[in-house]
Amino acid sequence: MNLEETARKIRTMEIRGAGRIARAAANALYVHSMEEKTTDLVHYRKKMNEAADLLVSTRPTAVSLPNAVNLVMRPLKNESDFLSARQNLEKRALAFMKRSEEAVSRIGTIGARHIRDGDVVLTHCNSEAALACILMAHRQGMDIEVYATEVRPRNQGHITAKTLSDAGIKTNFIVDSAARYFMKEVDLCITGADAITVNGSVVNKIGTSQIALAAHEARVNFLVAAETYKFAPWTILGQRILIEERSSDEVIPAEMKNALPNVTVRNPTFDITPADYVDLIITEAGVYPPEMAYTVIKEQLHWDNEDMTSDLPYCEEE
Ligand code: RUB
Repeated sequence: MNLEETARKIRTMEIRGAGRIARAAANALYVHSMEEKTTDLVHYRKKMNEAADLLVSTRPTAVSLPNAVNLVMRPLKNESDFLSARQNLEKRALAFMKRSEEAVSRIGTIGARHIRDGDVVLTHCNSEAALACILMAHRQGMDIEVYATEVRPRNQGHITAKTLSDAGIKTNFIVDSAARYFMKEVDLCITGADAITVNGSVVNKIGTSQIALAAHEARVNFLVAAETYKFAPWTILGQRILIEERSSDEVIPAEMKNALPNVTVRNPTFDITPADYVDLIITEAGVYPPEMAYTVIKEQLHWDNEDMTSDLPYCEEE
């Protein structure tokens, strides 16, 4: 898939979910670099920077996207030779995709250790990382049952319910507003994340914070499954995570909206769950309490003071 097609698919959500978006962006940079005919470093850098800007502009909230782009683009900042810049960039793109898939699988293994035989697990939206934990627990022979929310307005819960059903996991499909009603039957909540800030707040699909609040009230553990590249380094500098607001057409049909001249339809795509409502964050590098987000950013993303001056986040390869 070429650059423009990838950008279009991320924008229209044909490619969605923070991890998949990140891998698609890395792949698009790889393809774009392979297709570039120039042998001039200045021209190559310009073309790749334009590609990076296009990809990063597609969806504003998932930090995995700029983190992936920055990781892949890093050689363009340092290399002075065209060939090694290009080779290094392509190598990094392939490495990112591989490591991202390995991270999800490792999160599944670690996350499954937090699920007990007989547990009823609630998940929200469609997260590869959260599902990896549930699917791994099931594969290990645990008898688990899942509550999966619908996820209005884009119905990502349909994908989750299908995945769970196909795996042979007993699944209850519920409307988003029924989460608190059913919380008394739930032992554990697991969701994914689009971004995790330095103070441990978790940005994920709209409705996540309500579920976390209901879980807190019912003394049900709330876990977040997220690769380390979902942590947002530049929140150390006070930068905020932009919450995407999508078209009202996703919520009600345009003709219905036209008949309601005094009504504004709002459609925020994500919300922020404060660290107080998150028990643990399961990453490929281990399990962290949200209060340790700064440590993850420093030790796993290798964020250092030099990066404080960069416009975009940067995570070191090794
Ligand atoms: C997807 C969503 C997912 C996270 C994590 O939102 O909120 O929970 O992206 O997913 P959207 P993953 O459908 O709007 O992209 O664990 O797969 O990265």
